Amino acid sequence: MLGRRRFLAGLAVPAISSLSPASSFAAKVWQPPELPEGAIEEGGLERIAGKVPLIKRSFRPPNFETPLDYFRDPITRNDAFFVRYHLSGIPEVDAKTWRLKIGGDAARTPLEYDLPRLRKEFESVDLVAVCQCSGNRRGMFQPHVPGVEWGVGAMGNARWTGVRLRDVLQKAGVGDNAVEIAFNGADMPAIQGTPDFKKSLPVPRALDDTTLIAFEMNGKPLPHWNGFPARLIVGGWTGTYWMKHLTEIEIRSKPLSEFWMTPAYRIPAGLFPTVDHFPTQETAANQPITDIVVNSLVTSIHDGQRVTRGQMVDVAGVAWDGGRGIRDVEVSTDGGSSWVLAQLGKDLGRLSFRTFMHKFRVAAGDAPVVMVRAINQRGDVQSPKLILNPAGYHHNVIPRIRLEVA
Ligand SMILES: Nc1nc2c(c(=O)[nH]1)N[C@H]1C(S)=C(S)[C@@H](COP(=O)(O)O)O[C@H]1N2
Ligand SMILES: [Mo]
Repeated sequence: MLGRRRFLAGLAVPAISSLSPASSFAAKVWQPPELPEGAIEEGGLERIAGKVPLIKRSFRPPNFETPLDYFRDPITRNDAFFVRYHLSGIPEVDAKTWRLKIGGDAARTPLEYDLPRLRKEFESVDLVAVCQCSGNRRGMFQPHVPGVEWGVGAMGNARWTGVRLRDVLQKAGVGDNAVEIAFNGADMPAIQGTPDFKKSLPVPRALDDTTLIAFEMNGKPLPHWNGFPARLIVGGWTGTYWMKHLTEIEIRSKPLSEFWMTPAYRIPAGLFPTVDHFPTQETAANQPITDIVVNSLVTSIHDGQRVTRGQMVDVAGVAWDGGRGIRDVEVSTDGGSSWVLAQLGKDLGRLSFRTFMHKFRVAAGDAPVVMVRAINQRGDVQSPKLILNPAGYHHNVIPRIRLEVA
């Protein structure tokens, strides 16, 4: 299913590299210098069906991240949207034979839908929301931690169109004994012994009106690699819950205790005090990862970039969080001694990327160190230093981007 393994040299060299002709990655694509050497070398641009060349992290299962340049636009193109799978058995789902089953021991009436009926029977809604892999930026952890060594591009922001999960669940009837809603997709382990990828949500999170069963992404049917014909959208929560090729929904009276819920996708208890709770899954030692922490990404400049005295420099990028919405983005050009407010771009909703922009002039004698910190509507700020955790989650460190004055 995957294209031939090859490195597409000279293909669409991103603008960020052309800004910096001295960059040693100019022939490839910009990658964070903190990544393990092997990840940078292996992470060439490669093409899989229907996608522009993306940064390859692994082939089996397919894990490809979006090059930095595509985040200059607050909406991520479908053909540049990242791809993340745990399992290598990924069927090409036929929309005509696809069915969604809703059942479980706490469902009043089990249901089954085909695509036209599911779309017709429930109100259509749309929502702009960030899908960010829990492990986005894992490769930037120092010391390095095991897992897919993602740079900054295991995320994307799209307008999703679908039906509310709540409406479908209410049709089936959520019993008073229900504690979790579980999800399965059409993909399967290719090797015996690998557990199937199943996830669950707390009932209130499943009933929230920002939890959707989506059929469209940016006005087009979901691309194969992003979950055709239907996937879950869990606005504000990390990508792990966004089940692709959704086939089964289970209304459960007991917590789901399979591998991808526990021990996988866990953070140490209390280490990130602002995140949402998932009461039926928490232990004294750890809790499931839940919502995205406040974060930003600078897309206009990178560490080590050359600038000239007197030049105007753009500090631009996107900021996002787990759904409170971005209140401010602050920029420092003097290594954190003083901060100014960046200009925010159009508000596409509290679950979306929010663009920001600040311009400054490189003055005589300056050695600018640019720092950016996003703040959400609750007052959560990006972290001044890395919060170590075994799985390498929630990297939202305030960057230090040193510019070299020529
Ligand atoms: N069926 C299925 N759905 C899945 C996964 C998977 O392996 N199989 N991975 C999840 C994870 S961890 C992430 S980060 C998102 C990635 O979504 P994308 O591949 O559309 O970018 O899908 C989620 N849904
Ligand atoms: Mo993920």
